Amino acid sequence: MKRISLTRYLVEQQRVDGHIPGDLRLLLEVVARACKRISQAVNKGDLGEVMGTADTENVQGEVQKKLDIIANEVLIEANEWGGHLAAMASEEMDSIYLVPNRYPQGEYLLMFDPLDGSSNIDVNVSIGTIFSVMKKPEGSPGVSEADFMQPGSQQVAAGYCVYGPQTTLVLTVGDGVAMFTLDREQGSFVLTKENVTIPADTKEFAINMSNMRHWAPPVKRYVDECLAGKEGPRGKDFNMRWVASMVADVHRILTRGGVFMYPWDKRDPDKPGKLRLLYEANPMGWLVEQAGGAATNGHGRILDITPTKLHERVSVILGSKNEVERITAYHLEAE
Ligand code: AHM
Ligand code: MG
Repeated sequence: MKRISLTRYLVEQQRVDGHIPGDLRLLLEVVARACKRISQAVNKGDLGEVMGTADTENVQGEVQKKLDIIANEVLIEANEWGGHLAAMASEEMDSIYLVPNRYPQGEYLLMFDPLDGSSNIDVNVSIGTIFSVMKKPEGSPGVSEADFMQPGSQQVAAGYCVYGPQTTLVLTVGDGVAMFTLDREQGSFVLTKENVTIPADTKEFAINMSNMRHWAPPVKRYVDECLAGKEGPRGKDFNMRWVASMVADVHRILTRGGVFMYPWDKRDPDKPGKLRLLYEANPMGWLVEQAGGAATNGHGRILDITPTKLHERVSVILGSKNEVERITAYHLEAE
């Protein structure tokens, strides 16, 4: 089998297909390099003094794990000097990170959740890095938080790297979804799946069932119908999975279909959801759409939402198209 490296894939996207400018290609190479370094830190585990909790909280008041901080630093250090970026935003930083004056400024904005699935770090379960790239709006002088307030439909690249039994980088530049497996001996990402497609129908759903009593009626209705199995209105048995690392749950859906939900619930009625629009919902939503699936907040397409703040949260329903449409229809009926 011909081995196609991430580098070659990106060069071909630039040269042959004209999908990406050279600057974006180099930026994605740097992100991939940072993911390799994070993967190494994750693999060391207890041998690398990377496990456990740091003595800090992030802007959302969540206790940070050492690996959250390490991954954030790796991404910043790798990306700040390349000249491709104007600024970065991270789930782990209060405000945007401007590229220091000593480096050339580029036109791209990079957003990331450096270590997704933090609750799984210490138990040796898959975790990952999620990233999203947009262009700074044209004509805006300097760079500010307002430049990040663009809907996900403006993304020019999005992806994640899952640190599991294999380290896999999953990427879209708007030309379908491709997966690259890290060859640890060679130290390079190798293309292992192209034109990833999510089947429109599925018999598998993913949601944290312990929150059932807090859900809105449309979510409860959908899950109740799944649980009723063959004898219920769906006429088929459903299976359930919940890794509690969005990267791993979305990776499963991109691999074999399914539907993932982290919906609004009444524990905190003023909070639209748990997951973050810029670092989680937008990149995952675009990947899923690029693979033929759908992503909504129950009422409309996630990628059409214009954020009003950096750490905005959103209700997320994504995966196999017919299931996402069904759950969205249940929400719209209940409006
Ligand atoms: P994190 O970015 O702090 O790790 O939180 C996001 C994670 C998602 O990966 C996952 O889907 C969800 O939180 C799990 O939440 P819960 O523990 O409530 O099931
Ligand atoms: Mg996360």
